[in-house]
Amino acid sequence: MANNGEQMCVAKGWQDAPLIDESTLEDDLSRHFYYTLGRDKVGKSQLYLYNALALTIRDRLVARCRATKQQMHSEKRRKTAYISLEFLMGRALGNAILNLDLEEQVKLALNNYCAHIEHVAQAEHDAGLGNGGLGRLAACFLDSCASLALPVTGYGIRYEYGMFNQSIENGHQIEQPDNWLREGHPWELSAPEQAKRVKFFGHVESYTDKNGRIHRQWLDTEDVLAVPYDVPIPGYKNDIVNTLRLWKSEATDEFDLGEFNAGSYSEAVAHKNLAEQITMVLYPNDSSENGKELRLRQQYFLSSASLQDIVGLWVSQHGEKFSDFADFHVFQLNDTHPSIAVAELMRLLIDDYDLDWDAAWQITTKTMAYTNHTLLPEALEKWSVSLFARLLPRILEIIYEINARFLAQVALAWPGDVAKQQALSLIEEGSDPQVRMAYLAIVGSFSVNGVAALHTELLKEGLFKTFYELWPEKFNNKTNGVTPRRWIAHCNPKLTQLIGEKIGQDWVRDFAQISQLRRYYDDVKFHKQWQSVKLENKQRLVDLVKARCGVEFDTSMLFDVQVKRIHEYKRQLLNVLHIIHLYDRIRRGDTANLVPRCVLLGGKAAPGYYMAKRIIKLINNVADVINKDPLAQPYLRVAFLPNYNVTAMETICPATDLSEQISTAGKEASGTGNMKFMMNGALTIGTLDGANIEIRDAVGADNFFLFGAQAEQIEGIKQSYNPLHIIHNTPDLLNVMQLLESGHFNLFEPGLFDDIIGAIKSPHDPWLVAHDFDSFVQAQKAVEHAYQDQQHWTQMSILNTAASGTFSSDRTISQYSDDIWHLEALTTSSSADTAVSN
Ligand code: B1H
Repeated sequence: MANNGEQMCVAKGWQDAPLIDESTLEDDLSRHFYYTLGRDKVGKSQLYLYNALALTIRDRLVARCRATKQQMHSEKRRKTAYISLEFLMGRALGNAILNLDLEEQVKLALNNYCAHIEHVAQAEHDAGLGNGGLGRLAACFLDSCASLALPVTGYGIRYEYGMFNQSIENGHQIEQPDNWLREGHPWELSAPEQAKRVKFFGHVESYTDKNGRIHRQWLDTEDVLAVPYDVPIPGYKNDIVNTLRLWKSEATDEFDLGEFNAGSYSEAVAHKNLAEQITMVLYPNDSSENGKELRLRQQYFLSSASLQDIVGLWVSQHGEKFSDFADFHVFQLNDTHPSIAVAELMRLLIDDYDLDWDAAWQITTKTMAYTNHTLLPEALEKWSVSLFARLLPRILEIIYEINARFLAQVALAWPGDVAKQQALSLIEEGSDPQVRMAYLAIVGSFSVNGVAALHTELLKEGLFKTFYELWPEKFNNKTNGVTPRRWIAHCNPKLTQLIGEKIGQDWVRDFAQISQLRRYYDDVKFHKQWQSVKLENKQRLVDLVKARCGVEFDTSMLFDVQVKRIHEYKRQLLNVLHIIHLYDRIRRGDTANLVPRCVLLGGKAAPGYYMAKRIIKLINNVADVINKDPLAQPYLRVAFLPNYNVTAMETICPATDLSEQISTAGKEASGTGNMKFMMNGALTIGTLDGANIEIRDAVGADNFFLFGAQAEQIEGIKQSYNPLHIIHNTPDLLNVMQLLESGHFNLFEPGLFDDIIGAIKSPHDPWLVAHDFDSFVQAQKAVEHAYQDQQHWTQMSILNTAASGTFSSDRTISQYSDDIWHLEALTTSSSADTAVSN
């Protein structure tokens, strides 16, 4: 070989990367601050210091992420892809510092800049890539998967605009775009070389190959590029760092080369915009689908890019042999939003890798698993066949074929029963036929799960009854959970320290251990400490409420909180009626047993949800009247916190005494806010709905304030529902309605609340607000009575935390892994240590 004087160069590998450890953190922070970001002093804004710190922490995540990936991919091992249109991550910094155990070093390093971590952390924007419970569940699950060292990758969309920012003007919700990436997002790493092409539009043709086999070809498509951005997901003190892969849509090069060069500049730009629109914005409709074409594009874009990623990696490692693909992959579909993945996997295997239908179907139905999150009919996704035919013609063909084969199975199970076939068909017939996405998900999956015991039972008995008859083995329950890292250790450091002094810190990793707190049930000294932690947390919330709402809360009062999306089924309205009732009592001088309370509400309404927005206005008007009335001052204060989000909850749940979980029974699939409050020692007032039932079972009926109609009674009640009669026969409710109707809360805005009043009085009110009012008021009286005995209240509070062990998402994820995913944990730093020492 000719040697022209050049030295042989062996490119450096990862093993040559500079070492970073605890001792270099201080220097790394300075290097990022002065050099990476080019700053010379901190100044007023903490943004650069935040960015420098985030990059410093990210360095450490990247190193571990690489090692985790190596383990994950070096040998054949079963893996799960958690596919979700939403990941409501909130802030990353505090969580990463906690999970990497870097709190002390960070504190020291920040000393050089005279800065405090709490202050620096404020510079981070919430990653609000989700609506509410469903998206936050996905985020908690990622934390648990990494903490349990499970090989799970999250797949989602990198929305340019997340959940809108809410402000309140004259009591009305105003939506502002959430430009969360404006100041950069230091956590992500893009990998443009791994971009995938996603097809849209075009048409389908047949062709015959040289062996005489007929194939279908999806041609003349308008492709969009999916570019991955990887966000590291650290496990808790175990050196595992998993990945959340978020896809951004971009125009393909052809637009640049073809149309730009052909001189059709504006067409090219229009096309570029069309491609980039796909990941522009999160749809802000919690629990209701809206049928927008762009939404279907998002769903297919995510499903196709993610499956191509996984299948592509398999092929690069094992060639185009798929015989044992299903032994090593699970795709967990977070609701029906990515359920088009069922058809897309079929398409990839058949069209791109030449598998026959049966082989592809075997693989699909052995790898897909579907989680249902709602029974509300308005949330069940359907897409018009005509839209499908235009946007995704090849996918529609595949869905038709899945349906034809499925209906043949139905015909075998119920011979001659045409009605059954119509009822179960993936296609809902009519003038504008629709694809039923939940049915596609059920037919294509080996597992279908609900998210709380009651919810799963209702799925089996109601919505999916016939599918359950057909395939009982597919159905299972996985009661939701939340991560104790973010929802106690990070957000409630005072409580974390106190618990640590008593039972050690291992509960953060193994949350079942929290039950040891029961030992302190009778420990009066512990009660005092518990109370003083709550008091300090209440002060933090007082400051937040003062700053955001201008309302003075008082730590000596009971903190009664309902924060969640605004929806009629969640019955914020019932809460308002109770507030008005308390106000009415105060005005009547009936204050003998009244426990002074501060009521906090917060949550966003879907921008097009008229009633939800009116309820926000009502809350604000009622709050205004009450807070201005000197008579009410000593007893009652009310605030609506604008822009409720993950970060706000981190201050709210540690400070709460009473958690309002008051949905109409059978409507809230699970709830997860209920679990965060419980963990932080709040008592729950709630209906027998969703996970409330399991919360009450865990803590004991004596430590839970139950009220309201039960799920199995609801239909019967509706048969003869007469709210006018109820109002007339319930003096407290009559007073409340009279106050409302008198215009007391809308003096200069006549008629403003007529629709709300009408809804309460309607015999068709599906949420049964009037029905449950009295029961709710009685339960609230029981709350007051209990709160007056502070020692007993404290005992119940301790019991709530102690009984919350089962609501850790670690428990949930262990069950997913044991029953559905069958994953084997990766080797962690500590498991490696044990292996060595053994
Ligand atoms: C839940 C949704 C949801 N259920 C449609 N369904 C959406 C439906 O953008 N969309 O179209 C977005 C979200 N979200 C919630 O999931 C349930 O209401 C809660 O009860 C449950 O705790 C949570 C997590 O399982």
